[in-house]
Amino acid sequence: MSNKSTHIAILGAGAIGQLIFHQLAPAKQIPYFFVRGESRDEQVLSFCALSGKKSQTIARLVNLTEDKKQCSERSGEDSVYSLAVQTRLLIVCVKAYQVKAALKNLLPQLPTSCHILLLHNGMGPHLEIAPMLSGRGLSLGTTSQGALRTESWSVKQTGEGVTQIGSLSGPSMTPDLKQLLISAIPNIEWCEPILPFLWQKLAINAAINPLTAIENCSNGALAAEKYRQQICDIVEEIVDVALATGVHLDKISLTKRVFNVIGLTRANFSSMHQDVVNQRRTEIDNINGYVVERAKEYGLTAEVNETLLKQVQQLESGYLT
Ligand code: KPL
Repeated sequence: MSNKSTHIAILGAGAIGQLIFHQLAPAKQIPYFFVRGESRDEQVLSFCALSGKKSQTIARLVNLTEDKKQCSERSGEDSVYSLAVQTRLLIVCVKAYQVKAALKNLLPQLPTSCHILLLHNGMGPHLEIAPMLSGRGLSLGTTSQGALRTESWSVKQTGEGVTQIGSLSGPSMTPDLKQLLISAIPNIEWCEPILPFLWQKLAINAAINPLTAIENCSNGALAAEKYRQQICDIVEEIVDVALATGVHLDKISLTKRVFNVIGLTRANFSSMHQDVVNQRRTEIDNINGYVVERAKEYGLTAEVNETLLKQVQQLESGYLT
């Protein structure tokens, strides 16, 4: 495989971005990161080093060697630009609410042959970035691999999980890139069409995440009888909205799956619970918020999801400025 054929970049060096880096690293080409610079404040996240304006040179490109202790950073437009133009696959691992802003300045620097893979919780960014793609192929994915960033450049795998990826629009990922991901990422599944799989994951997160944040409880606490009807209603609304968008989900098996995940992860605190406890922005807009938006678009209501959306937004308004 030539050097040119394996240029892979990862956008976002959070826990999942770094985990994927280490999974891809044994392949011939070490992937590289595009990360935000300057401000660590998620609210002012910006990747504009590649905008061509020298005054805005704030993104950094990080070359992390296989030994995670050694991390060489290169900043400046020249080195960032020269790698950007060779990128064949960009794996986007930032939070859903950061995707559009993160890609806005980076995309014009990538070749139109560069394939984009979005890997985040929740749904929605694929609709926002569709007009920005200029014919580039887009794949979507979801991963339930567990990872915890222990320091800036150190990550610990906390759980095995499935990674599901599939093509959404434009040219498909080339077979060599696909093969590289299949051989590097454990338990990876190619799922086409991908949208039903993303809706199923969305239903799991929509049922578990906001309830655990609002009730300040572990995932397992949701097995109590008092939450059963509410969880069934959340799933039912999602099945109806997904159907309106053209995606058929099986209500009974999906509800069973949600309760199964509650049981399997009973000792865990959901990511949204942790976001609220740590006073971070949550992914509610891309989880229950996405359901509510799609419901409105198709003339439906999703009252149970909307109530949860408002309750979590209320929690966030207590600490986000
Ligand atoms: O994905 C999760 C999350 O916390 O975001 C679940 C499946 C709910 C596990 O905690």
